[in-house]
Amino acid sequence: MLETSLEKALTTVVTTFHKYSGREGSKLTLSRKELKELIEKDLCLGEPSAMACPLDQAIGLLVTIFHKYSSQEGDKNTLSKSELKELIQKELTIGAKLQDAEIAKLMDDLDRNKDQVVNFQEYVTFLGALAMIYNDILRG
Ligand SMILES: [Ca+2]
Ligand SMILES: [Ca+2]
Repeated sequence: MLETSLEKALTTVVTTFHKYSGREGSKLTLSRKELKELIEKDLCLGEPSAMACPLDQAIGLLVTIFHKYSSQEGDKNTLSKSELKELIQKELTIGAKLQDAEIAKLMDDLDRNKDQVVNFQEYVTFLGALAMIYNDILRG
């Protein structure tokens, strides 16, 4: 059921988290040492080899998808309601199943500062919520 590239990218982020969070202490949190290892081994942060790093690629893709839709109309750096709707319908498996009213409610939830557009920070909050859902699915 995890099919689109956005969903694959989120799965990579969640999987990478668990790869390290299970090493010591609580399995559900990253200790300082686990976080350090994750950053050192799985993040390339713009190094020439960054494209070979699945985590960097995944995060890059999540950013690229935002801009692909946000640049279509109005402010290039925010998603209008129709831009967000298109993103949800094209990039999420569940998008095709959502009714217009459900998408409208989702937009309303995402638009925290009520300026009628979804900025990058609000989008990241949305991805975080999605990641939590996939986290539950992946853990079974
Ligand atoms: Ca826009
Ligand atoms: Ca907003």
